[in-house]
Amino acid sequence: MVRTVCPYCGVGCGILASVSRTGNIAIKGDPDHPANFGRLCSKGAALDETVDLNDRLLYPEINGKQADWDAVLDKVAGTLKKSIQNYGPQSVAFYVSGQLLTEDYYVANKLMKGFIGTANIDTNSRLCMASAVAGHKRAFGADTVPCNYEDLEQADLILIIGSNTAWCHPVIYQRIVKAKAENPALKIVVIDPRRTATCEHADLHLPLKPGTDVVLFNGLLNHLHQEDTLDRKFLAQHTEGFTAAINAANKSAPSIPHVARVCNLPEPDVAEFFHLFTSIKKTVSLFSQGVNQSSSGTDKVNAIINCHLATGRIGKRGMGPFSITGQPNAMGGREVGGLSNQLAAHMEIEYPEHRDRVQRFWNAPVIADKPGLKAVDLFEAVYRGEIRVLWIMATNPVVSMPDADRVRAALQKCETVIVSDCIRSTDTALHADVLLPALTWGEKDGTVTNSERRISRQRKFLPVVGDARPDWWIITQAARRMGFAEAFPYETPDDVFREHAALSGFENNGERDFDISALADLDNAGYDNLIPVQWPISPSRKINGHLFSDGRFFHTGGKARFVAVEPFHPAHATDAQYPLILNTGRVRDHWHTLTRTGKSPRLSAHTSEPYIEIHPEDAQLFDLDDGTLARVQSRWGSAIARTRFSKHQYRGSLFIPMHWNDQFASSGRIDAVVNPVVDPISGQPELKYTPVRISPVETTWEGFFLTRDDNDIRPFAHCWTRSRGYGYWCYEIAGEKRPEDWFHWARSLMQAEKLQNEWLEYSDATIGRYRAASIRNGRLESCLFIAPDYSRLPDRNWLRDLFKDKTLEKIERACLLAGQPFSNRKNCGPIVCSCFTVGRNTILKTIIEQNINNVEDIGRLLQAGTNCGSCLPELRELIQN
Ligand SMILES: Nc1nc2c(c(=O)[nH]1)N[C@H]1C(S)=C(S)[C@@H](COP(=O)(O)OP(=O)(O)OC[C@H]3O[C@@H](n4cnc5c(=O)[nH]c(N)nc54)[C@H](O)[C@@H]3O)O[C@H]1N2
Ligand SMILES: Nc1nc2c(c(=O)[nH]1)N[C@H]1C(S)=C(S)[C@@H](COP(=O)(O)OP(=O)(O)OC[C@H]3O[C@@H](n4cnc5c(=O)[nH]c(N)nc54)[C@H](O)[C@@H]3O)O[C@H]1N2
Ligand code: SF4
Ligand SMILES: [Mo]
Repeated sequence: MVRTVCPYCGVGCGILASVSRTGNIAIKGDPDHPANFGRLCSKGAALDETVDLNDRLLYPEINGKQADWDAVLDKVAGTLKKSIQNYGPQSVAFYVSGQLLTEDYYVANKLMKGFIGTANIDTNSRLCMASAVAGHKRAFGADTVPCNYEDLEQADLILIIGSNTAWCHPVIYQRIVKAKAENPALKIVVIDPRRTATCEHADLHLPLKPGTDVVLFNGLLNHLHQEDTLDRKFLAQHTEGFTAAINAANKSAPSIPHVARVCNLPEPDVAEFFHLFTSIKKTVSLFSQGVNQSSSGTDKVNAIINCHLATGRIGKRGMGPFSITGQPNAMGGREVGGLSNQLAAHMEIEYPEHRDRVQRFWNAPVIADKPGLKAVDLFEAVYRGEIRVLWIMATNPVVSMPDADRVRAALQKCETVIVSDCIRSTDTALHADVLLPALTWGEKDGTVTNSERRISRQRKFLPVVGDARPDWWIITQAARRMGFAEAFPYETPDDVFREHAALSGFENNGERDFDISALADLDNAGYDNLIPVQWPISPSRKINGHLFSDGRFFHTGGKARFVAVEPFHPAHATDAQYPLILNTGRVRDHWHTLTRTGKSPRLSAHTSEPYIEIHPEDAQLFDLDDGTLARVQSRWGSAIARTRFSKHQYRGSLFIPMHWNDQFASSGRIDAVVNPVVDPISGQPELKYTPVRISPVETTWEGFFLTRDDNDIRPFAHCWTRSRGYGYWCYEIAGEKRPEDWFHWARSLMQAEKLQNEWLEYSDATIGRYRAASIRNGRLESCLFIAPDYSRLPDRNWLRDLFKDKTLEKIERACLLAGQPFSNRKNCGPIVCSCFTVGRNTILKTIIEQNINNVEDIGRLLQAGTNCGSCLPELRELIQN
């Protein structure tokens, strides 16, 4: 058994992993890890289903041909060197990721900023944390997250702002729910235009107009001032800039009615929120992408922090602004300085003494002396040909960057694109000239830092596969071949970690919050056995529980700063042509671009295809029906997904998940639609606000196709999405034109001639229905169901069992042709509880038959909801309905 951490979200849950002699992987929550105390969410618990070698990149490639490491590393180093010699260091760039381990990240940053000599290294954290970083720096003089998870349990008021915690940080959410059960006085306010699963335990949900957070918090600041509930002493001793901030607040948010009008909220709800904040002291404001991913993201962050500073709610138990990180190592990336406007170890490119210090420490020939390009600008520079060599590591920008078609075009134009990934055919890897196979979770060693600044060891428990190597090794080898062998002597990840820890303490004297110099002398065994530790951790610095508990901040003079913030004005507003706002984000069981969770049948069952959440009254305006295909179009691009009516959706806006891409859907890549507008301070893109229009997609038939072998569907269906089941792939398909004859079409799709399988078929052309099944040695190989539209397709959940390794019974053959199960008792319906594969029908039936009114009874009878708890909100909704 190996102690490691989950590779998904920034909660950073500890995991116990083991592999049996037969190769079965067992994953459990680590009861001793202080982030999760044994809990895991559905994603963490299903990690065993994501580590197969299907589509793994196992060998280096140059222009599509397998190569050996020597050749490929020479090529990488040579290409970089040549471009630097001919066109200067600005002609190359790295685009890296919060999913690299700290050791990988440190080496990449060092090579670019200290040896290549530019800061053209940016990271996908630009799309994720950049506004929080910029807001922290403006307020505190450093990028400090002052809270711990325990603060959530000690708080009496938790604001959840622009965060769907129940789905995106489920274990944190479970901790909050437990805290509320134990302390009924705890109030929870959710601030999000949509009503999400996170609202389930909220005392108050404020579905504010998208983008108007600054006005809401300016209103709160103003209210605190008017009600005279400021912490005058804290204000005077530890802050500056209050007057300008309150003037700005007064101007943009003079009264509760004004705030209610601008934010489109009921006046009593705004008043209630302000009352809760003034009357309850112990407040944590938890926030994430609804705040950060905005063209006023940095201002939103400071508007929130302003209210904490004004009331002295920082640096104390149960209080503070808490930016929760998305990726497993978003925090580690900030420590090593992975953003293009940082240096390393929380030092700044702009300060000559910082540059000098880092340069001396690295013994570097050069040091970047001005900020490099931020993600959106970086890909623009690639597009214009100014960046000739681009090295992408552990991120999939053709899917995740705004204006993603432009990013793809940039890669197509770029002279040399190098991609380090563990998956062979991501939308990004398909445009690489050089592919570098990286080891991934379970196969490599290193450290990550979670949202509460806790460093944990990721440990290897699986064998190394193919020729894959850890990222730090790949970068180190390239650096050596570029002539920097002396500065890149690393043989193991702990060599890197010690240097990183030493730099954090180098000439620090308490001036920099990030200090882990106590770990600089760890030996190999010490590193192997490192238990999860929170920083700062240094021999010379002791903090008692909370950063800022002494009221000292990192600006010159030691005071925190208020920031006068202005309301949001979208760069692109809605108009008659693009009347709706596109909001994007995540679903419960999928992770980013599906390279991991798309492999797992258990996780794919919850949301198996991309969808457009739309308010039914809006849908009426655009002639849309529920569950039909629709096209969403912006000035930048378009995508297609299935409508899902929901009164929880903010009127005038759509919500579409970010996960689908060209590998999983014909046109589900939503970032092709998203505008590339950025926050002027942080450079973080506006991923939650793009003006769009929506229209129905005309189809003459729809269907689904289940197949053991993953066929190429492209020639057969105009529209498709695919998802993984146990032993099969499921394709949802639709077409503009009916094929001339279904028989030939189906036989060609199912490769019937080639395979010479047994063939079952049912066809009724008058009502546009067609069904076929292909059977080999008595075992179902594939089956196909076609109907004139989606609503007339049979349920498909019962088909799952037929793909088990077994001979089809006679009755099952008949059922295939009839398009329905022999008995509905056998049809469990869409999966609600992923952990125990319990379907909606089963749950509903149990609720009705056993007259159940609480989730505990469901758990007792069906196990549903008893493991990770991620489905509890849905179970409660089923009971309620
Ligand atoms: N299941 C799952 N969990 C994940 C991830 C994943 O891919 N899947 N990814 C991880 C990563 S990297 C990240 S960054 C986090 C993200 O975690 P979250 O930030 O919780 O996730 P999102 O769904 O992107 O967006 C959060 C909410 O912001 C709301 N929002 C939109 N506009 C506004 C606005 O103007 N104001 C306010 N107040 N809210 C608004 C959206 O409606 C949405 O519900 O999740 C992490 N955890
Ligand atoms: N519209 C919209 N767009 C968004 C967002 C949104 O809310 N809305 N959110 C944004 C945010 S917050 C984020 S964080 C990004 C995430 O977006 P991405 O970073 O593009 O998404 P991932 O799928 O996590 O990509 C990680 C890649 O790294 C590979 N990989 C995994 N492990 C390793 C490893 O150890 N080494 C290497 N070299 N590769 C590895 C995976 O196979 C995968 O291809 O998306 C952003 N884009
Ligand atoms: S909450 Fe879930 S995804 Fe996040 S670290 Fe924990 S187990 Fe992993
Ligand atoms: Mo993120």
